[in-house]
Amino acid sequence: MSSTPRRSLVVLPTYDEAENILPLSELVLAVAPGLDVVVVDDNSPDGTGDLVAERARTETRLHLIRRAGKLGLGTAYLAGFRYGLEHGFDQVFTMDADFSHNPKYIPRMLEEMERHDVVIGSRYVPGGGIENWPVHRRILSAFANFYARTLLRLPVHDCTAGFRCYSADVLETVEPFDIKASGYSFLEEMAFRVCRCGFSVGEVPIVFENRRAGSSKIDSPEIYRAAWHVLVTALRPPPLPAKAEAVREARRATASSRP
Ligand SMILES: Nc1nc2c(ncn2[C@@H]2O[C@H](COP(=O)(O)OP(=O)(O)O)[C@@H](O)[C@H]2O)c(=O)[nH]1
Ligand SMILES: [Mg+2]
Repeated sequence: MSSTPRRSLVVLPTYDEAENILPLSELVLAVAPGLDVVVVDDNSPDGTGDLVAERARTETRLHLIRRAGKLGLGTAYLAGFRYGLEHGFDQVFTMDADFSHNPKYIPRMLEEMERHDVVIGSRYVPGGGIENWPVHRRILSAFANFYARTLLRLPVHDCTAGFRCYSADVLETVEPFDIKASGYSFLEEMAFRVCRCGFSVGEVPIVFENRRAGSSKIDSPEIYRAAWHVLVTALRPPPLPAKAEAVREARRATASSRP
C-alpha cells in the first residue's frame, strides 16, 4: 500500500438525470474523504448540467464536463478518464447516475483496489444480484454477458457492468481513447483490453437496483450496435497496446517469484 492516500475520481455520465444527480453525487462525496466527482453531461434537456454547475460553485470536489449533445456513454467515460489523468487522480471509478449503482459499495471496491488493477461491481458473483428490473432487462443483461464473455473469452463474470474502478496505470496502458464504440459496448471492449494486457481484475458483489427516477437511455438500435461491435472486436481484435508487453512481463515475473 502506498504511503500517501490515493486520490480517486468518480465519473458520473448523465443524460436527463435531473432528479438523481445531486442526491447521488452528495452520497458519493460522503462515502469516502479522498473522492472527487466529475459529471459528464451531454447538454441534457432536463437541465441536469445546470444543477451540477450551480452546486459545483460551492462544492469544490464536484466538477462538470458539459458536451454539446448526446454523444454516447462510451465517449462520456473517455471524457471522464481524460479529466482523471490530466488532474493526477490515482484511480477512476465509473458508475451510473440513476442510483442503480449504490455508492455504499465504493469503500469495498477501494479495498479491493489494493490487490487489483481494476475492480468491477459485479451482479454475477455470489452475493451479487439485481432488484426490480423487469424480466426482459434481466434476460438481455444475462445474454449480453454470456455473449461477450464467450466471444471475447473474458474471465470476468460481469463484463457489461458500468460500476468499475480503474487504476491510472490501466487507463494509461490500454489506450482506451482508440476504442471505436461510442455507446454501451465500450464496456465490453474495455474489459477485453484490460484482460488482454494482463491486468488483474477483482469483482465485488453488488446488488444492482432499477433506477429510482427518470428513464433508461438504452434502445434497440444501441443493443444491435453493441452486439455487432463485440463480434467485430472478437474477429478483428485491436492491436496490442505498446505498453502491454511490459505489463504482461511484470505479471509473469511476479507469478514465477511466488513460492
Ligand atoms: N453523458 C451521457 N450519459 C449517458 C448517455 N447514455 C446514457 N447515459 C448515462 O449512463 C448511465 C446508464 O444509462 P441508463 O439509461 O440508466 O442505462 P440502463 O441502466 O442500461 O438502462 C446513466 O447515468 C445515463 O444518464 C449518453 O449518451 N451521454
Ligand atoms: Mg440505468
